[in-house]
Amino acid sequence: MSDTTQTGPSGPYPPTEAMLAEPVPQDEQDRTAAELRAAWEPPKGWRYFTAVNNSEVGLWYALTAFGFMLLAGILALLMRVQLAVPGNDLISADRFNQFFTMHGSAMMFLFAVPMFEAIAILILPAFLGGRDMPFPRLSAFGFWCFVIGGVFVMGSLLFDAAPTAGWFMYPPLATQDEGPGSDIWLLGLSFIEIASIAAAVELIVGVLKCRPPGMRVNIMPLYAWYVLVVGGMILFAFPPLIAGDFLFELERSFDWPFFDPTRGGDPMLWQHLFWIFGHPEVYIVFLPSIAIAAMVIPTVARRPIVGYSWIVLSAVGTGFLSFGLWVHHMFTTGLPNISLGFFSAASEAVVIPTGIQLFAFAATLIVGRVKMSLPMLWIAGALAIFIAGGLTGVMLAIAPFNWQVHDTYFIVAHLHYTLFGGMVFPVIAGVYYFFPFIRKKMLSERLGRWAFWLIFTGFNVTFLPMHLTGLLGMPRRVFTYPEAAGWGLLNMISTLGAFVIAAGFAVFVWDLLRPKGDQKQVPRNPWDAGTLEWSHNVPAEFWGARSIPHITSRYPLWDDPKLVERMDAGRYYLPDSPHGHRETLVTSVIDASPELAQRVTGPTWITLWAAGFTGGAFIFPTFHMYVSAIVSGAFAVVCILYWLWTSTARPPEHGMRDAGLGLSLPTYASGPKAVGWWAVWITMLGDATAFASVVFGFFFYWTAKSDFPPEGAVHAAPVLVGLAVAALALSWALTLGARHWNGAGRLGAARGALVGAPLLAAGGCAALILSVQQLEPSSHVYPAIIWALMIWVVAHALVGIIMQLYCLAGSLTGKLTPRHDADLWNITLFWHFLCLTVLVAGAVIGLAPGVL
Ligand code: HEM
Ligand SMILES: [Cu+2]
Repeated sequence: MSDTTQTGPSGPYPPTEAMLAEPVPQDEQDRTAAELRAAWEPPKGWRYFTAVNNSEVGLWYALTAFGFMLLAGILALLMRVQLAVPGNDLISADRFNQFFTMHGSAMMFLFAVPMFEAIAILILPAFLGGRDMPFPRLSAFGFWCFVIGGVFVMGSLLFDAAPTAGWFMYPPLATQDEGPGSDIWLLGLSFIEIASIAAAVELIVGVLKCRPPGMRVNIMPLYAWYVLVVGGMILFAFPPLIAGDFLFELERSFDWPFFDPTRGGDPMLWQHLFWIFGHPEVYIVFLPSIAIAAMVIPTVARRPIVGYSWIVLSAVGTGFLSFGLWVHHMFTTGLPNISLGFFSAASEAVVIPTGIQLFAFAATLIVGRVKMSLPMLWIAGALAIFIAGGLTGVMLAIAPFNWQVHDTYFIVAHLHYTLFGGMVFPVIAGVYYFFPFIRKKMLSERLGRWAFWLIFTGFNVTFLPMHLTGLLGMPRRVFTYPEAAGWGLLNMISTLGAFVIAAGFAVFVWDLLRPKGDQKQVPRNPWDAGTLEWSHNVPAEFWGARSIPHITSRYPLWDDPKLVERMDAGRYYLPDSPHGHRETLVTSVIDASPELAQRVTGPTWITLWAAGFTGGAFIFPTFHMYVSAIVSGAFAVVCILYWLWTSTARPPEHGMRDAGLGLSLPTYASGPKAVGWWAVWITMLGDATAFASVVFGFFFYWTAKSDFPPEGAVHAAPVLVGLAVAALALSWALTLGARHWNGAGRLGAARGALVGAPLLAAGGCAALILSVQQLEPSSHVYPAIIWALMIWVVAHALVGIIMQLYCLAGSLTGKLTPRHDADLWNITLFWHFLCLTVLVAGAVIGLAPGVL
């Protein structure tokens, strides 16, 4: 272990043509290739499931999400069978409710969002010429959480206990529902949402910090831009829903009346929180598919995309705009007319950026020399369907029309047009396009066309008539209808169409799964594409990029004919692994100049254990087994601490690393140079959004309800609240002090601060809990929301205390030194946010009585 004084990169950069032209001796190529192969070898046998690298985890993720999609599709078929003829009694009303709820929820939460993350994890590092994601174990953890949560939620169908209140779980239907169905939805899906956020954090850091040298933001592949935008949207859209779930579950478990109007609550709060998530969700589903189109289109048109900067601006614009539109899902709830008008107009406005992206694609295709390959066929189908869905969307954004067709089959038709066109077709296009990248084999041209025409025709036969069914007045979410209504024929047609879709999927799945052993491996770049992922070796190697190239254009494989050869020779960065470590390159955010040779983690069981126990913490409360939940949660914390302690931010044996081309890079960084610090920052933005949503709840009641707080309400004890805020703020200051003193080498002072800080924080928590003791949360929404804020702060403070103790232990054992202080930087960042949370919560809880 050496505390080198040097901390920054040194040596020539960027590389000159002369440096790149110099050949690498063959024996050196062989030696370094062998080193890399050894470092990246995936585990064998049953240990295969300890793998954490993106190529394995991404694939499992995608297959699992696709599996959930097929299950949800089977539910759809069953519903269609039930609806085929009037007065059918094949499926009971209650079952039918379970089916549409689970169909919608699974399609949205177990397929659409996870599929984006799966594909991104699988291919993003390749687009960026990297070796892996920055935090492979985090991806693996997210994946296992997803599997456990998904199986749990879907499994409830087998016990006839699935949720029944529709995919948006409106109270009071969902709050008054007996049995565990709604709890399964709330807890199971919150668990999955947290995994989705973890993946989003990873993807954002991946795009910002793990690009190849020279890939400035304005030349990175459009796919990476979309990942950044969608990752950001997940970060701000999911937390309000999680906050909503949190309040909702408190109501269901402990009868705290957040959504119960008889005790001051308001079901509208759920609708707001749900749709603040729900509308961006539509774009979260749709933009990643556009991203796939943005990669396929230049390849089939054989020319660079037209209007790169316009596309980026529109994608970012769509991301922002989509947060302002949620109210258009609530046009029939009796909102003031002025806000109807505003949201109606804003909903139409989002057409503009979407249109710009589609026009840029069309322009690229028109000026290019298009080959109608299979991926392009699916993209074309996607555009046709999506545009039709967009047109009905424009109609729906007009409030008076919306009132007419609200909750009819017109909506069902519209939403499937947008989802199939905006998601299913592009994803299948992506499967055809990237299959040779993943498996080094081709899918069948003939079967692919069969699948396309079956699904495309079947889709229109199913959903086109539904517009009419809806206009004729058939409501959605009904399990049957009388003969006299005259909807029988249209429904029969829809049902037949659904089976044609199913046949198409059967062909597609067969094509994916059929043995391809005797088929030849594809050539290196079968589509003759321009982006870096196609530089991967055939036959496959697990190292990702053989050496990480220096990039100067948007389509490096087209513009630099020697690039692949030089990558293969190990001419570029990190061509070897002298100490057998897995590493990837970390670069600066804007210019992507090399900063760090980042060590990434390898195979382990711990992520699986951690996911299992985290699952327990969410699943046990469904059955009101709170003690088991707490025990399981404690085990999860232990697993996560073990994982962090043994594999992150450890002082390296070698402070600097010869990265190739004469460049020497540090192997350790703390603060803003470290990827971990970025991950904490981004996670805390999401966390702060969830907290803000709870606070929004407080002010929502305050402005919307005249009995908030109710007459003669008991308030929190202001002195105790003040004490709690002071103690927690002091704990924050000591944490900051610890970082400062540790950096200055004053270990005694730093450790002293790390002893005092958790004690103060614990005292602060105690004071805060005591301050609300006189309030009875089930009596009215006012005490309930104050308790909710208290729980939020205390739970976060407990995490903060664990972090302080973690750093104390690190300092005592030599994991944390004055120079290797990444952990301290990260926890201070957490405490900055915590301190802000405490101040806001303290102000709301403590000052409310004086102000209200
Ligand atoms: C095989 C193709 C599909 C068929 C035949 C189908 C059919 C249906 C049917 C019959 C309903 C229930 C209508 C009602 O009773 O109100 C429904 C609802 C829904 N579907 Fe699909 N669907 C398909 C694919 C998809 C896909 C791919 C997605 C999303 C990616 C999706 C998302 C939804 C959603 C969100 C709902 C609303 C659920 C609710 O009302 O709570 N569907 N679908
Ligand atoms: Cu919307």
